[in-house]
Amino acid sequence: MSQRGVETRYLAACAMAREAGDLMRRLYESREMGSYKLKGHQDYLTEADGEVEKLIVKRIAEAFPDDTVYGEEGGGKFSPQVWVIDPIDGTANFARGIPHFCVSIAYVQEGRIAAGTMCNPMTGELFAARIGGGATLNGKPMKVSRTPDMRSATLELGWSTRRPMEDYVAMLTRVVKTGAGIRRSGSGALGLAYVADGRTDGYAELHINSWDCLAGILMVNEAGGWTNDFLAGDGLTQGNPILGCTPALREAIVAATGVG
Ligand code: LIP
Repeated sequence: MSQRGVETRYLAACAMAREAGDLMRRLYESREMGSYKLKGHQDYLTEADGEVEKLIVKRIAEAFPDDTVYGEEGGGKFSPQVWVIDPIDGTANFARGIPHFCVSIAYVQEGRIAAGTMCNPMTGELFAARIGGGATLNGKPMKVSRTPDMRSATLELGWSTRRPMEDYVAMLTRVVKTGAGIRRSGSGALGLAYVADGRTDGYAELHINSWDCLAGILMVNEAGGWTNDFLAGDGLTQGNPILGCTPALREAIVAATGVG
């Protein structure tokens, strides 16, 4: 596909993220507290997830009928031109009334992440990137941090029940012992976007799904950061460990997290 094809999809992904963000905000502000289900242990689901995903799938079908879509809620089909979407990343936050969540949209062409966008409607932030075109926050360039040492660093360590708790605690202990500050905010997508914007120095998780992280991986790389080879093996369909970080601390963060 031509660069123009990627450019067209990038611009569409920006528009879809904004439109989906507006819908998310309306649904968030009109939701009834407690109106959520659990798909599994600590795995939240709200009606809004489905509504937002439906909107994005519709827009992609209208504009790019030959592309396929794979969404967290509705599934779909992987192909050489596929959109991978998480309608609400940070669903637990959305469900519990914590305004830290986003829509995450990635376009993958012949196995490479070509464009990615996220919108957090509660802060009005549109994070975006296209391959070779840089990463932006509301149109302004993003750059990863240059934090010189781990004692000055802040890392976000994502958590889910998809890996044993003992493994998470062991990773947490190793990172704390380096003197780094730690956080866990419940949205892997925003966690990676924050690395791209230099707000934190790394995001690691022992297992994450492609719809949570593909847009963020592109943003970190386009903002001058380093990421592990998340798409190795069957990462696109089954997920993998993830690490995105500033190159300034890559060796120390790989050693502490065990992801690399
Ligand atoms: C979330 C991820 C996060 C992970 C959570 C959950 P969701 O995605 O972004 O990294 O730790 O368990 O998977 O479920 O909010 O779309």
